Amino acid sequence: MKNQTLGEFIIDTQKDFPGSTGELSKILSSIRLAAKLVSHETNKAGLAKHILGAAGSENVQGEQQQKLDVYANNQFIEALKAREVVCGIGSEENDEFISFEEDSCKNGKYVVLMDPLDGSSNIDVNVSIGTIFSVFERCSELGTLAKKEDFLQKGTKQVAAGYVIYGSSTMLVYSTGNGVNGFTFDPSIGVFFLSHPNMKFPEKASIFSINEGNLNISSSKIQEYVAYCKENNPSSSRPYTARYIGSLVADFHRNLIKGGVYLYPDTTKAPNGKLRLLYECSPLAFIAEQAGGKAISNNERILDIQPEDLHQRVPLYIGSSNMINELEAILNRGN
Ligand code: AHM
Ligand code: MG
Repeated sequence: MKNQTLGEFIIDTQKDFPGSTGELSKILSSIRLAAKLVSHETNKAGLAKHILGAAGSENVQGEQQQKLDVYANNQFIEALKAREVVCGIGSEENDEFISFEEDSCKNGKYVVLMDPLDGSSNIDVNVSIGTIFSVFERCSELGTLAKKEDFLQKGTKQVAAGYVIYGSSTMLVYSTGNGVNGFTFDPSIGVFFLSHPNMKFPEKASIFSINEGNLNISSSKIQEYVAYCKENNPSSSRPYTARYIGSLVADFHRNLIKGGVYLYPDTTKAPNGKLRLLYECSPLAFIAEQAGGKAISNNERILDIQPEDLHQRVPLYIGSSNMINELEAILNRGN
């Protein structure tokens, strides 16, 4: 179908899940709604700060201005709660998970984990930021409050995951385990259109993304890999190209489209790396694998890690399979 909207796509693909009750579709619809609101607010972030007053002050309507990450967190929580299909939410913005107490929500089959606005330090410099989300079926009993065990599930158990990138255009990219599809927002009519069907990492990949400032405090294996990326070896298209935005969704999205790998390793300063397993690594690992890529930590597949803590951090290496394979060869090599 030409010019397929996200709404139409959600309805069409619901047919792929026999016995589906439409609850997952409602979750995706509420994410779509919150993404539109956050996109709108993100676009005027500079205006809000410099012209309408900094966060913490009042805007012209006399309302208290919120920081954009707090705003995003509230919008996603409210939108998901309103559809009454989610019994709880875990967010990078909240220390503890939220269990919805309303009876209608307690009957919700799903929990959502999210980083409502990743890379938010980039807002002030007009660089792309993103929302990352992950959906699990609860393991606790229906009709009760969501429990911690509902949130501490391995990435392999995700029923859907995705991200929204607020860039030169806003895009929503998601997977329900049946490939990855990307939708671009047309702000003039407020609609997401299918623009990137069946996204796959390209065969040829040559971008590496890492904060090289941390290289001397990273392991010798990571130093070795970065040296490998920079080696002059034209027969294997090396040296590779270095690109690092410092905004995970933007770096991941570019590498998904152009072919590349993103690395946030453990360092002596951050012994488990910086990125959170449940809110950042696991959902993007789900997307990466669905797009033919790979996502690993130092010696295991990200999706196989059993989370122990809501805000657990793990080293993350994610992207094109061939480049992750090269990295793995170095990581697994004896010293
Ligand atoms: P945040 O969740 O506090 O926004 O931090 C996550 C961000 C990622 O988007 C980005 O890839 C990474 O932090 C950059 O970290 P660094 O500045 O250490 O390179
Ligand atoms: Mg984050």
